[in-house]
Amino acid sequence: MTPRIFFSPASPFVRKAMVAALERGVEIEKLPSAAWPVKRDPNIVRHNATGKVPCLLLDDDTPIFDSRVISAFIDAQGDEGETLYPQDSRRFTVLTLEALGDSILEAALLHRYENVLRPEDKRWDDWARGQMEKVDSGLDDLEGRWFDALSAGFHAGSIAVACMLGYLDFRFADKDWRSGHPRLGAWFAAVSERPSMQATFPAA
Ligand SMILES: N[C@@H](CCC(=O)N[C@@H](CS)C(=O)NCC(=O)O)C(=O)O
Repeated sequence: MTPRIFFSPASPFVRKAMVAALERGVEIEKLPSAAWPVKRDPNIVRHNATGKVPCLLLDDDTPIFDSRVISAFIDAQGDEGETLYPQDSRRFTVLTLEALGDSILEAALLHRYENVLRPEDKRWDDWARGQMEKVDSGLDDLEGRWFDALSAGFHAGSIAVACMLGYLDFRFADKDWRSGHPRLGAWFAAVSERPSMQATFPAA
């Protein structure tokens, strides 16, 4: 049976899993979900105690999460294209790049939750600023010392960074991250042409 995924068209972490599946030729069935930190979706919580997406379900309802574990699972199932997790000397670089992309994404998501979810009189500007500083220093590092590893193939680290940049465009449209990061901007424009990226464009 085809694995099922608790899906959200706006979630960059779900997008990571969907891009991985398309790159590796793995079919996944989408299940509706409503992940939200305040009012949690009991259907997800039943399988993933923290209520987050993505969460993949196997035939017997065995859950697999989070996005990194799902990507590794998909990679092991798939036979199209190149592995997303090279086992040679690039292995830990790719894993670290994926962690960096995810970490920037988490900071962006926390910033958005602060501004969208928290009542206005309880918002803490310094905290939101701290999250955005993580995004900015992460982007600087990707533009600098990580760029060669990022742009060598389209692996799990590249997917995480591409989904993170897609999320910045989607939820922080006013943030001009490209002008200070020209190599990253050109790389993102190129990888955005991939069918896997085109097919998973975020939607509200
Ligand atoms: N580390 C997780 C993060 C997943 C995550 O934060 N997902 C968000 C949607 S983009 C979510 O489910 N938020 C609901 C919540 O925080 O309860 C992963 O890589 O899958």
